[in-house]
Amino acid sequence: MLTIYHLETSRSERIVWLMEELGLPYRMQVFPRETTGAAPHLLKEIHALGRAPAIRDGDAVLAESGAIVDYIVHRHAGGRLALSPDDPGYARYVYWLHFAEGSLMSLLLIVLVLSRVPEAAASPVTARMRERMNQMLSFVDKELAAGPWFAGAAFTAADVMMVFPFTTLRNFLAYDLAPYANIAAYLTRIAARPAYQKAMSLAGPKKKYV
Ligand SMILES: N[C@@H](CCC(=O)N[C@@H](CS)C(=O)NCC(=O)O)C(=O)O
Repeated sequence: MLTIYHLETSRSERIVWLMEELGLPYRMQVFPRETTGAAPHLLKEIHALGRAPAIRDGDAVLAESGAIVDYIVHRHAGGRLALSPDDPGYARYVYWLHFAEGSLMSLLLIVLVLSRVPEAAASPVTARMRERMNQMLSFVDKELAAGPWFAGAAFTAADVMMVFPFTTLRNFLAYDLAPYANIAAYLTRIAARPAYQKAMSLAGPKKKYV
């Protein structure tokens, strides 16, 4: 059975959510965070980088949430929650699947780190990064007007990747998402999904580190 190594209050909630959406069996090993918020050293025994998520599937250990999501939908779910290359929505599907970590999380982390440095509060760099974040959120908000889910009419694994950045912005950066009406409505749709509710009860954020 596939094992999910879940770091408390982290991206590994995505993998628990995916397994719940797919109705697949899994085992979860939970790693509490250190008091500093860092991952415990023990995670390095699973994967050299000591980050979450990671999974074990037989002899294979895999890290990187996007890679894990792609692996599970194809290896264990016959492509369920993915779109096939000949689907008209495929380009959107692949775009959002990768945008989540490649563009949105990378910018979010810069904003998060700057918010932890008191000396950076008045810096033009902070203002520029906040401006970039607002621009990115406006872009995503417009794109979400096209359909209920990121790839269009059907909920897909791209949605599983895209939600974590928004909930992190809301919970850990006190970002007001109300001006982004499509994103706010999207998060309400997500919160109504039974698999998301179950995953959050098992592996959702435990505490704020603001
Ligand atoms: N791009 C990677 C990022 C992995 C990552 O940085 N995970 C965070 C948790 S959200 C982590 O393990 N942080 C612990 C630490 O750096 O001490 C992914 O999507 O899996």
